Amino acid sequence: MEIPKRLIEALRTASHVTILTGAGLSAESGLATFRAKSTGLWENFNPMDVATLFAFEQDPALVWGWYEWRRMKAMQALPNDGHLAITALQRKLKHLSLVTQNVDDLHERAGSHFVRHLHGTLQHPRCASCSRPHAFSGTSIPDEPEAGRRLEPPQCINCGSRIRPGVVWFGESLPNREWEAAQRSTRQCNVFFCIGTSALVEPAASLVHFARDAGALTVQINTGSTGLEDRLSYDLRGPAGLILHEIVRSLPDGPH
Ligand code: BJW
Ligand code: ZN
Repeated sequence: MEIPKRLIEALRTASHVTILTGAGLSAESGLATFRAKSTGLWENFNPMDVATLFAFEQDPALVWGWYEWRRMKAMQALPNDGHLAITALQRKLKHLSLVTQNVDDLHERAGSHFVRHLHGTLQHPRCASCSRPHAFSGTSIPDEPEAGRRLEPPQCINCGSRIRPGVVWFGESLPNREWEAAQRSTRQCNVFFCIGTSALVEPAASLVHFARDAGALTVQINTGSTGLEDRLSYDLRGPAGLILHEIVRSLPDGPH
């Protein structure tokens, strides 16, 4: 795919670029997205049964087991060309802020720094009552983790309450520091990328509008269409790994 020359020029001269990523970026690592037809997580599991505090309180073993399955899948996955290209961009561009809705750690494992996780992470559960972080003891990863396996959550060593997954469920607020930082970098950037996200979940979906309202160029990289098309400066259709790799290739070596 040919990357528009004007976009490359804008990236070359930008003092600040912000990237928002979603599940589509990790799809090329073999992790399911949420809303894809037939393979999406929400096609096979009702989000109200697994991704709310109410669901966890009603059936902790179902919810904990589901997130342990997701954590195992994420641990088996490897960063793909898209994650690696974003790390390369962090070196080539003057200042790149990376904001993700993903709960995996593939950006970090690709070598990216200062990743803002708006929806938390699978790797950092905490006590549902006193919020004390929970450290996983060295569990081995099964060859084929089972999706429906119930698993009792561990207990907090501080207060004895249940440990909950460290993700942001529907109806919960985003971590304040991450959300504040994401808004700041969105309002300050010259170019804003939305990569591999359906841009349906608020408040993350509003970032692209904040960026545009603040005068940034807005770029989407997605295999399909979203509701954002009429708010974009560039709509790059195709797999994120391929397109990001092309963008990196088109840029001269950068300051870092
Ligand atoms: C590719 C590709 C390839 C595929 N290359 N592309 C206003 C109106 C109505 C409702 C609300 C509202 N404001 C807030 C709400 C409620 C709710 C919400 O937004 N609901 C909407 C669904 C309507 N939001 C919240 O509850 C949020 N909290 C909040 O607002 O707090 C304030 C509040 C408190 C109390 C009451 C009310 C408000 C919290 C949201 C937390 C979302 N959590 C989840 C689960 C995290 C844990 C887990 O992982 O299980 O986060 S939901 C799920 O969706 C997950 C994702 O991060 C998030 C976004 O999904 P994403 O990444 O976009 O994935 P997909 O599958 O949707 O899209 C993938 C895309 O990739 C597609 O477009 C593909 O085409 C593309 N693609 N392969 C490039 N190779
Ligand atoms: Zn506790």
